[in-house]
Amino acid sequence: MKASRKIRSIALTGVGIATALSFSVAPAEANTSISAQLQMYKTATVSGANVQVKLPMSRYDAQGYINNGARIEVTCYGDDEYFDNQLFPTRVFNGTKPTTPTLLNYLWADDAGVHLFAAIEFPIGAEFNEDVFPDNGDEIYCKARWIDGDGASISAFTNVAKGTF
Ligand SMILES: [Ca+2]
Ligand SMILES: [Ca+2]
Ligand SMILES: [Ca+2]
Repeated sequence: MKASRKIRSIALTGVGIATALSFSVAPAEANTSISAQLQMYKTATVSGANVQVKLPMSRYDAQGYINNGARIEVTCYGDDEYFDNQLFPTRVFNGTKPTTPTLLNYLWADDAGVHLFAAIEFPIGAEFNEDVFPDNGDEIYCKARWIDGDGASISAFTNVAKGTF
């Protein structure tokens, strides 16, 4: 009796470990890692975010993912002490090239993997002006979430970019 109870508890523990493992391993089905960098810029009229996302893998795999419907969601936030508000609705980028020839705003592949150079602009003083008091600078960061054609996802946050946007 005592022995069988012990075995049962070991078996249950085993199930617990298996479940925990499958949870932590699932996002890695994208079979790669992701990194994201933010650089804010300003022209005479606009404040913009350059979000560079990279997923290292072979060119063959990268093109395969893109051809099979992979996408990257970019969501930007205002960094604040108590609550980081989302600045505008999430932007979604996929392998569809914009009509003008540029490397911006779509997923492309090379020998280093998948790349996205997202350029997101708003008028100065609009969405990127996350701290509205004139003497209060803005602190922006973004999250990049990769979702492959099978729905597996992996995400990364950028650095925080500071300025008056
Ligand atoms: Ca802030
Ligand atoms: Ca501000
Ligand atoms: Ca601030």
